[in-house]
This record gives sequence, structure tokens and C-alpha cells, in this order.
Amino acid sequence: MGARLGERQILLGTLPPRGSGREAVKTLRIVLGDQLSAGLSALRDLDPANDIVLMMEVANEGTYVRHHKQKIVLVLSAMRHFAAELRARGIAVDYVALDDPANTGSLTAEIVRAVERHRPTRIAATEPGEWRVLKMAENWQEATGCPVELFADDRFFASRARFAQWAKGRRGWRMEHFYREMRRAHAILMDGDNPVGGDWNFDAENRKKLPAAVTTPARRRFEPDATTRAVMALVERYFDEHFGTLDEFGWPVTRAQALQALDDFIANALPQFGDYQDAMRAGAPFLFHSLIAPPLNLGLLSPHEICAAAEAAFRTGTAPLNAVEGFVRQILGWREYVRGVYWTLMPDYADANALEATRRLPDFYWSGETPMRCLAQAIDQTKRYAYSHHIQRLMVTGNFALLAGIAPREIERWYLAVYADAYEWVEMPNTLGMAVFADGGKMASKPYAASGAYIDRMSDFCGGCAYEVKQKTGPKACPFNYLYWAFLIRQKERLAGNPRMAMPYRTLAGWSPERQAAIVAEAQAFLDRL
Ligand code: FAD
Ligand code: DLZ
Repeated sequence: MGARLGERQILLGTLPPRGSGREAVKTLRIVLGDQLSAGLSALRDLDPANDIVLMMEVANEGTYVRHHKQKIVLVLSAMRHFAAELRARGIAVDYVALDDPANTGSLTAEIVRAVERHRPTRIAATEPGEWRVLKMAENWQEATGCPVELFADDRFFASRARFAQWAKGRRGWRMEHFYREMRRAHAILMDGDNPVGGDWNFDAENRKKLPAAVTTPARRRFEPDATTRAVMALVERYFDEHFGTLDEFGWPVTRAQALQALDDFIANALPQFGDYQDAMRAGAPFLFHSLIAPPLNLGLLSPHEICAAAEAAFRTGTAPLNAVEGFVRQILGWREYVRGVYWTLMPDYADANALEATRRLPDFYWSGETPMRCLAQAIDQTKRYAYSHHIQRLMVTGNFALLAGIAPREIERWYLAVYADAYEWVEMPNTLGMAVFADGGKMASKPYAASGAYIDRMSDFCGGCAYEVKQKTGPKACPFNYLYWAFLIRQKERLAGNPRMAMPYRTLAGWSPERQAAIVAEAQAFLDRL
């Protein structure tokens, strides 16, 4: 007992004697870094007398895209805490640390080594959350010579099959339709057969600008403990060239901390979540958002308990319906919907490029050095916190990538790298489908393209910007303005027939060919300078 996690060691449990009559079934149970849930399907029916849990810190999972340092710290620290909790329950955990000299750096090779060490009767694992890792898992039986049982990941409201059944035969998929079915199926915010409050959606109340006089609540962040600090040192050593800084690390790394973060959100931010969901303010990264995606996507919280906590806040009168419905829709609706889209459309989805965008990602996405203040703010927050909220992702960094025609795969890899909550199953549809319309409308009914006026309306960014948001052309004009119109002109054949794009195309129809050509030329000159 008492081994440091720098070493690989079985701490508890005795291996059954070999060749002594009836051999007990010995299962090697694999827990990946985003599967940190006590009720994980791979851990069900675990026999503490015979089974061993295998957890592996491997360099490849940190580098297949160069993840933000905070994301790697979060995953590895949470893995170490989870292993300690299993051990405290008397479960044998074979934990391979990143700096174990024998560590091969890859999941499959580590499983092969573990099978040689333990000679299990079978391997049990929960389906990985990502296509790439699922393909690896499908090879584990052949690679190890040991039978592998892959269990479904049932930590979601909807199984993959449930989504596929919903999607089958539908001409267009829309989140709102799926969400209503989920509300009914799981009896969330329902009064009998009807939605609470008489409407399914209260978004009309949820698009307010944040008045300067409204203060935002201090948020529950967590001081790194000894385990997290040890991982931080390791990450600085192994991943020193990765994006982002560790100074502001404050993410919950245990289930107990994640529950505290959830309580803090429900009590202090949820009541105003709806009102200011789309607002942005310089120097205020969190506003009234939940900050719950990083622990949720690791498995430290379940979506069911989060929705139940939000609904309870409404039922007890501590949060209004527009806030609670808006929040529940993100989790019960969007999160489940994008997972369904991902698994239904992979692997072809990864190559989607309906708008034929080919531009390289500008360097300022990594440095944050740009005179466009909205982008500089969003990227600076991303560096410091591995976080920016949805509207910054969608309407600032995403909108710019859409308008500038950045190649979908480049911007998609950027989103996967830079956020503490980023996993391909949730990030890819949001990027390809929602932010850059690369799937041509599978996810969203129209591109989320906007000029500087939208950013000005929803934030205080434009005030201190080097550009002038009210100017449409000229050297001081906000680049979002001419990029927006040039985008519409460039994509006219593809988008003008979309009824939801009718208004801007009507405006454009009133412009002379010369005016249109001048806008295109100005946008092109800007893009050439990037
Ligand atoms: P809140 O605003 O408080 O929302 C509550 C919860 O709802 C979130 O924690 C999340 O679990 C869920 N949620 C909200 N919006 C979405 C959405 N569009 N899709 C799926 N779930 C949603 N979310 C991720 O979890 N991982 C990602 O890798 C990711 N990449 C994104 C990339 C782009 C281009 C965009 C536009 C959005 C992305 N999102 C991603 C969705 C969303 O931006 C984040 O979930 C959210 O910002 C996380 O912060 P929060 O926990 O404070 O969320
Ligand atoms: C993201 C991540 C990182 C950085 N490191 C590890 C790791 O060392 N070991 C591990 O088991 N998982 C890690 N992960 C999470 C995996 O990448 C994740 O399981 C896949 O992306 C599937 O969702």
C-alpha cells in the first residue's frame, strides 16, 4: 500500500492462484480519462476479489491534437483522484503514470502490456466517446488475444440507437424537435403531457445585453491540491510547448468538487443564466454560465443530476423558468443532439466542407495578437482559462472562421485543442455543423454569420477596439462588416435559396455590381494580409 502514483502498482486485491482447480474469472476493466463515473458500465458487477481496473496516462492522448495544458492537467489529475477513490473502496487499480519509464505512450500498447502482467480471462470496457478511440478498442481483442467486451456508454439521456431511430427517415434534423421528445421521454419540466409554463422554449426572453450596472457573481474555483500540483509539473515537463497557461487553473478534479461547483452555479448564477446567456463583457469570462462542461464531460457529474438540480431550483422558486428551461435545453437538448449527430454521421462527417473553405488558420488564433478586440478577448480568455462561453465560440472565433473561409478541419482541430471541455463527439458537430456550416445544414438551419453589429449589440468589446464597428468600409472599418457581405456574395449560389437567409440577400440585391465588387476586394485585401 501507499505507492506513489509515479509508479505502476497494484495496490489492493489478490490475484487468484493459477492452475489451482477452478480458475476464477478475472476481468481487466478499462477506465479511460473521460470515463470517471462510479456507475460506468465497464465497472458494473466488478468483483473486487478478482478484477483489476486499468487506468493509463499516455502521451498520445495529449498530443494527437496539442491539448491546452489545463485540459491535460484536468484529465490526469481527475484520473488520479478517481483511482484513489476506487482504491479506497477496496478495488485493485493498476495505474500507469505518464512518467513510468516503461510507459509506451499509447492506449493499445498499454493494454497489451497490462494483459501480459495480469493474464485476465476477459477485458471489459465502456465504448470510447470518440470514433478514433473506438477504432482502437475494436482492435484490442486481436492485439491482446484476450476476449474484449465493450459496453454501451449509458451516461447520456439518449443512447446512440435512440438518436438513430429518431433521425431515421427524417428529411431535416432539428434540435428543437429532438429536445421536445427528450423532455417528454424523461418527464423534465413537464406538467403532465404539457411543457411547464405552456411553452417549450423561452429564448425570446434570453437575448439581453448585459447592462454595465449588473455585476457578475464570483465563481467557485478550486485551489490545486498536491495531486494537481504534481500533474502540473509533469505537464510543464512533457507538454511545455502546448497552448495555454496553468496559472488560473481552478477546475474541479473530483466528484465532490464538481458537486460543489454545481451547487454554486444553481444558487448564484442560474437565476440570471437565461437573461444574459448570449451576452459578452470584456474581462468577464464566466458571466452567468455554469462552467459545468469540463467535469460533466469527464463523467464527474451526470447530465441527469444536473437537469434535476436545475428543475428543482425552478420548482422551489429560486430560479425563473426562462433560465431553467434555457439551461436544461443546453444539456438535454443540444448536448444529446450533437452526440447523436456525431455518431450517426461519422466517419465521413470529419471531412465535411460544404462551403469549400480552404484558408489556413491565422496565427493569431494561437497568439491572441490581433487588433480585433473581440477576438483578442476570446483568445486571451481561452489561453488563461481553457474556457470561453458559447457565444464567444460561436459568434466571435467561429463567426470569424466562417466569414474568412478557414478550412473546416483547421478550425475544428483548434477547438478540440484549446478548451478544457473539448472532446471530439461534442466539439466536432458544434464546429463543423454550427460554427462554420461545413455540413451544409445537417445541424443548423442556417449559417451563424453576423457582421460587427451583432458583436456590438451583445458585448462591450467594440468600445475599446482599434476598428470602428459603425464603419462598413475603409481602413478603420470593423473587418467583420466587409467580411460578412463578402461571405454572402461568395456563397450566394449555396445560400440565397435558404429562406432564413432571405433578408440579407434582399439587402444585397439592392447593391450595384460595383459596390459588391468593392466589398469583395476590400475583404480579399484584408484576408491577404492575415
Ligand atoms: P453553459 O453555457 O453553462 O451551458 C450548460 C451546459 O450545456 C454546458 O456545460 C454543456 O454541457 C451544454 N451545452 C451548451 N451548449 C452546448 C452545445 N452547443 N453543444 C453541446 N452541449 C452544450 N461543448 C463541450 O462540452 N465541448 C466542446 O468541445 C465544445 N466545443 C464547442 C465548439 C464550438 C465551435 C461551439 C460553438 C460550441 C462548443 N461547445 C462545446 C458547446 C458550448 O460552447 C460549451 O458546452 C459551453 O460553452 C461550456 O461552458 P459551460 O459549461 O459554462 O456551459
Ligand atoms: C483527453 C485525454 C488526455 C489528455 N489524456 C488521457 C490519458 O492519458 N489517458 C486516457 O485514458 N485518456 C486521456 N484523455 C481522454 C481520451 O482522449 C478520451 O477517452 C478520448 O478522447 C475518447 O473520448
